[in-house]
Amino acid sequence: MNKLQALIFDVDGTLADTERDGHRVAFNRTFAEAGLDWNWSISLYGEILEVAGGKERIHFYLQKYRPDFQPPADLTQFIANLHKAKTHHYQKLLAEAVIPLRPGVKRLIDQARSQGIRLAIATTSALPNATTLLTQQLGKDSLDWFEVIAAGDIVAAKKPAPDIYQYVLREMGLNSDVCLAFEDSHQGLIAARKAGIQTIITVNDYTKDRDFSDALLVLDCLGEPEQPFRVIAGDVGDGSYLDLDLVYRLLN
Ligand code: XBP
Ligand code: MG
Repeated sequence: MNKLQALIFDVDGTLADTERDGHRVAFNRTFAEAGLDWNWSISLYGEILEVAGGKERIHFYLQKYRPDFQPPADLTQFIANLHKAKTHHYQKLLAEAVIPLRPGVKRLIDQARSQGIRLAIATTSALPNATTLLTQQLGKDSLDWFEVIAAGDIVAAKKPAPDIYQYVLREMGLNSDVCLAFEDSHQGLIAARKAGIQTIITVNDYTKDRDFSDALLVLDCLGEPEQPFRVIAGDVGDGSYLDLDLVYRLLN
């Protein structure tokens, strides 16, 4: 790899465990408010998480699990309205119940900033969801730390399509071989790899059994000096948490 110049972070599941107690709950609150008898249990949500993007996920749910549903004349608009309401619920939820960053995320971001490594976000989720989490967890200024915050519908095709990563590369004027992506999901890994970007995976309960053989490294989290990571795949030598020194060793 050429000299590392940028770290690109996925949001949901990677920066914070937002899916089970965040997005899922926001979807359910929205459905109840709209008088729909749809309820996404923790395990069902694991199945439909296969489809990235909230609007796309609702479509998929209806097709696969609710073929009985009588769609309104304009289903796309109906889903777009639900999704808008869901984004509001998610914002409220983030304000009510703080979802912390995963171990090592802030430390790595701080280290990257101190070494002049550029930062970006590549998420499937809607923009306000990403910016609210960042602001809440890293402060308002953090929005300026990320040169590009690529989110939601900014590209036509969501992960596992590479579009969101290609968008980030274009906006930053960087080649894929000087970037490193951080993802938690199989779909995210495919997206980053199709864009040619080496990827480190930190799994979570929803993603831990998926195939990550194309990743540079698979961990249970980035770890902290006092809270070592567990290595699922890859060679970290005597490393016990992910910092830039370990990244450089892995890349060379
Ligand atoms: C995760 C997703 C998103 C969220 C829901 O994105 O797949 O769809 O679950 O967000 P990533 P929206 O891991 O790429 O950050 O409802 O805003 O689409
Ligand atoms: Mg993710």
